[in-house]
Amino acid sequence: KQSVKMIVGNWKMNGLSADLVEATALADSLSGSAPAARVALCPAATLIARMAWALNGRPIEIGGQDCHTAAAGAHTGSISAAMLKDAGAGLVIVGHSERRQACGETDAIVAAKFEAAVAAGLEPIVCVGETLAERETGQAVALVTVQVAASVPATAAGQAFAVAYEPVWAIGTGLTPTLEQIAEVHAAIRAALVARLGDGGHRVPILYGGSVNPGNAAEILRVAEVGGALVGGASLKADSFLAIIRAAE
Ligand code: G2H
Repeated sequence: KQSVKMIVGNWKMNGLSADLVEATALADSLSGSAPAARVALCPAATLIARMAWALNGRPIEIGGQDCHTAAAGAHTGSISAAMLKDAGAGLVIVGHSERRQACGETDAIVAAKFEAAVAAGLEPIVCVGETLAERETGQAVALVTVQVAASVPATAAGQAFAVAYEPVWAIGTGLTPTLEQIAEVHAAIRAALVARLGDGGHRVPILYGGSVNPGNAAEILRVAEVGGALVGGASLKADSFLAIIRAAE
């Protein structure tokens, strides 16, 4: 039997307290029917504590979108993994391409964030993915393989975490790779995880992210080695996110 799919919503820099109503409505529609997917929402850090309170006892987990590499200290404006945990998060996205690009996060920084997250008791979701130029020059598989090897610390064996494959050119563009391209990269990520972690690498969920919507979710989620989805724009409205969750069941 295939393991349960993981469907994670990344609200990015969207959402105010009024939007918690949307999240609660979504959770309530899942509560009635014992969802067959593992569902999480990653709102802005300002909303985590309130979302945790609003969703208490409901079947949606909460994650952060980033954490600092350090446990605490003089890092004005930053948030530690322990703070996310304290606010009610159980997961954290690390290495999203928007942060790799806008904040200069390297694979080494992402690996340090991974370790900080695990040390605080959070489950990291490590994002990797090629740019359009890298895809067009035939480097997607090689690039993603290197990113996995360098962003997932060697200490990750035995830790709970997920990898998300998010081709940069597919993020928020409405473009998605072909199912064959997704299968090819997910197979390469699986191989890289097994090379890095041994047998434990077989158990790490590999999510696909980048313009997932209610129309394409079912076929993407059926691709070999796709263990779930990381959903941006389509996670902002309860009805579209719910349709994607249903596609996983
Ligand atoms: C990719 C994804 C969620 P979107 O960044 O992380 O966003 O679904 O809007 O492409």
